[in-house]
Amino acid sequence: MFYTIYEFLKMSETILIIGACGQIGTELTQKLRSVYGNNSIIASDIREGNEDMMHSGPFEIIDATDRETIIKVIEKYKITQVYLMAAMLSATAEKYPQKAWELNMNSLLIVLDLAKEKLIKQVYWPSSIAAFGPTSPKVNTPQQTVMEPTTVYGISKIAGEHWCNYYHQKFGVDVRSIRYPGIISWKTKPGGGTTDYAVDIYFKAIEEGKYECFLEEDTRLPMMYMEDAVNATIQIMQADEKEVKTRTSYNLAAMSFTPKEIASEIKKHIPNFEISYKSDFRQAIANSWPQVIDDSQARKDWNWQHKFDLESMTNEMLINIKKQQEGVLPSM
Ligand code: AKB
Repeated sequence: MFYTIYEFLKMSETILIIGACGQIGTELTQKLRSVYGNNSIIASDIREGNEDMMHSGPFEIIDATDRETIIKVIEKYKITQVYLMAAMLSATAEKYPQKAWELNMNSLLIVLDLAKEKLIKQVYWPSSIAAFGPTSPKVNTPQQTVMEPTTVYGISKIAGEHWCNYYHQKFGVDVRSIRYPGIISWKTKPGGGTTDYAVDIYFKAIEEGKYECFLEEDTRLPMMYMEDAVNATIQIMQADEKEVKTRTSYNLAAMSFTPKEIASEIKKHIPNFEISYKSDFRQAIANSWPQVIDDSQARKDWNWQHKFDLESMTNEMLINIKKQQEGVLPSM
């Protein structure tokens, strides 16, 4: 009897998502449930999620730093893979450095240890462009280069990348990771990041026709539409083990733009839209990050390809936010 790859995956994997109610976790959970079947995807977070999250499949309350609860849930559902999506992002981490370090690091070390002890087979852990710093090349930032981050979040990401590599080299742990750029979505709002302006701007454009940006007009940063980010995440986890040659984390790119450029794209749809600029502490964070990422390694190793650019993403964002406001689509 022959099975399609999806039927085979559905039969063989049971996945725990820790931090399922965050910006990426929410949409990743939906997508994984559609690929593997609702009951194979166990969503978890420190608090309950939206209606769809709670009713479309199993959900458990998990504090990502609580090893015992994580073990109980892994045993209860016979989990094979963990996607560890819980993290404190760049802007919030600058305010609560100790908490950020504890959450971002302890949760990773717990999950890597459980994989080392063979309680689970595979781990996904997200890194970020924040792992780079002011001394990294800003344009076409290579996969391997100088990495001296100057933010708490960035320090946790570069340390985490090396822990992943260490557990892979030393104990054979199958851990896979992507350095996400800023992620943009109309379904779930981000919280506490430096790239969050690129989501808020669309909502404010429709709701108020104007937006005050906390970054300066020429601040160029790498960005990606959520659909691409979710697809990349699942793609790297499904890739053949031999194809995943980098076990720190892969550069991943789709587009790079400035606040001025996204505003002029929005103006094509909303001609009266106005943007003003009042930068705050997040400007220094953005200034320390790359502007354009070279992701040729991911494209070569596991055939990564993005779908959305600034123009197609802006279309999607504006159409869907309008539908949300008309009550045709559920709001955030
Ligand atoms: C942030 O702005 O902190 C995140 C990131 C780039 O990792 N979106």
